[in-house]
Amino acid sequence: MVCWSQSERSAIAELWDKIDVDEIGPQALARVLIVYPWTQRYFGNFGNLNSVAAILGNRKVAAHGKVVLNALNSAVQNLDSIKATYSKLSQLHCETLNVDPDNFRLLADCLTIVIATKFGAAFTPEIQATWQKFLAVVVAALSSRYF
Ligand code: HEG
Repeated sequence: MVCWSQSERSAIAELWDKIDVDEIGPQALARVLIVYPWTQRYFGNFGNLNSVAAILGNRKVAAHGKVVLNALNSAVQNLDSIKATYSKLSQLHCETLNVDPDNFRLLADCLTIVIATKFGAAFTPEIQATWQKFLAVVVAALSSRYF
């Protein structure tokens, strides 16, 4: 059971409020595909991923980046039950999509980097600490049906 202080709850809510899912989602997924090219294997039906430019201009990547980040909204809105919230999604990634759960962490890290790039000094170490705690819980929840 994860405990959230009131200041952690506000930090997550305030940061999430500033995040434009349609902007940050595509950038985060594209970054994963560029920095960790083996992750491209899961997106064989997304067309051309052969270069940085191709990935950044790929509309399916952008669309899926939005889907992934929109799914994070459920965790933000259900901080006290993230594991249950993602039970079905974890099962889907494990049993149907066969995504190696290590990749959740890679995506979480790329998302943090994209957010840091976007918000600069406003993304303070304290906010980052809370944000990464949040993502660690998300990653654990998405991995929960694998074991
Ligand atoms: Mg996943 C589908 C969320 C990481 C590969 N992912 C999906 C879907 C959601 C989602 C909501 C649609 C599910 C549905 O159709 O019912 N993914 C999601 C989150 C995170 C994540 C919240 C991490 C924070 N996904 C992730 C990673 C990979 C991956 C790291 C692979 C490197 N996801 C993946 C694939 C699909 C989904 C291949 C199916 C895409 C498609 O064919 O449209």
